[in-house]
Amino acid sequence: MSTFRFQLAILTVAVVLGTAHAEGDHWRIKVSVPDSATLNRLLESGANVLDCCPHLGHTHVATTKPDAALLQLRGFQIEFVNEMPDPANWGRFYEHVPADYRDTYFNADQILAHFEGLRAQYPTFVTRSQIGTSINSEPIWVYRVGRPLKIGGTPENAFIIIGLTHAREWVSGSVVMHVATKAAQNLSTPQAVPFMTNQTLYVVPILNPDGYRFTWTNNRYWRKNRRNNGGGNFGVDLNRNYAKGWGGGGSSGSPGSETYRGTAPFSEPETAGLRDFTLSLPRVGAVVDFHNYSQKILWPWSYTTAAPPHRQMLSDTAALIEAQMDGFGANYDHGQGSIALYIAGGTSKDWFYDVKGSRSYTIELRDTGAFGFELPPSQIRPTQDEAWAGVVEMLKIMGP
Ligand code: 0X9
Ligand code: ZN
Repeated sequence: MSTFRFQLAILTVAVVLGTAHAEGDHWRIKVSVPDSATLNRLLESGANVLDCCPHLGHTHVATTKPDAALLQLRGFQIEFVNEMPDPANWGRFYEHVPADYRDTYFNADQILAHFEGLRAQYPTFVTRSQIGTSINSEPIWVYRVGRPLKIGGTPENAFIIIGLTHAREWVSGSVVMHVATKAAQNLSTPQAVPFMTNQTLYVVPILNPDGYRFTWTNNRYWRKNRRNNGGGNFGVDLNRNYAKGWGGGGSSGSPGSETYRGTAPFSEPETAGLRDFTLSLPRVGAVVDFHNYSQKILWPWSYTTAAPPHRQMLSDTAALIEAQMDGFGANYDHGQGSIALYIAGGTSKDWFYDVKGSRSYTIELRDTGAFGFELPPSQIRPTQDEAWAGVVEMLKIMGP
């Protein structure tokens, strides 16, 4: 009997006896996924799957020793990889670190305080409005970063930028802080704004505040919002809850699934708020929904492998953005979401493209899997720099 199997045998007894877990009891394990039935069983089990794009072969899971034993009892083939910090206690690693948003991750209060700081410093260029209220009653904000509207002037062309749709994708929050900061600084420096004459950024810092807070206090690997679905199941995947292609491939009707689509398109207050806000804008030239990880710039469609009507324009724009983003040490790719990543019905980019004809993208930030969702803080700065370079390119493409 290998040491590992022996440990598991012991732990099985510990589970039965109800032993609480201690520091050092958190493991990264590798689970064999020989067929799609096993993959579905794993995804619907509520396990913390660490791979951005689970596929056949094997996948990594963050778990406790007793839960690893339970997975094995349920017939999964598992292998120990390494010990991990307690995902329920992740926030403490950042509590005492000097608070520069370029070098460390910010929690929800710190991110919102950063945006409020911009509003105080650049009152002419930065304003905010509430677009909705989360399930747990938290306001969802959008920050407008742009020149003040002139009555009778050229109507603005909106560029919507979304952070923290998926709770565990922390670097997306770092990136939207940086984009708003750079844009506000540039607007207040007249010689530095060859772009942003008629374009306006609308930045949603945290689309999923309940989920994001949960990753700091309870589970670093939480993805969805915090809807109580009943039966002990929580969360709707906000990026399966938009109307275009809702209910299609790559989304689940099971409330326990990581890709649970909800009971209806826009059933969630977070996505419904963003929908209503978007529909109130006369023109939405571009949308970028920041996620991580896999270093890909993805264009519609996601719900089908059929080509979108403006395939050439979407692909050419992505190639230009990619060329700018590649200058900071990471290599990005671009492609149609359904082909370059996987089919997914009900995602943001399909809906924005469908209703507003926007140049609509999901940008999957760093890395390609070495650290995955736990991207080290040392990579925040280059990720912010490349994201800003991509945003500037998009603004230039959108016109003066
Ligand atoms: O699955 C998602 O929602 C996105 N990936 S993530 O790892 N951040 O969860 C990708 C959605 C984009 N689209 C396609 N798959 N086409
Ligand atoms: Zn995501």
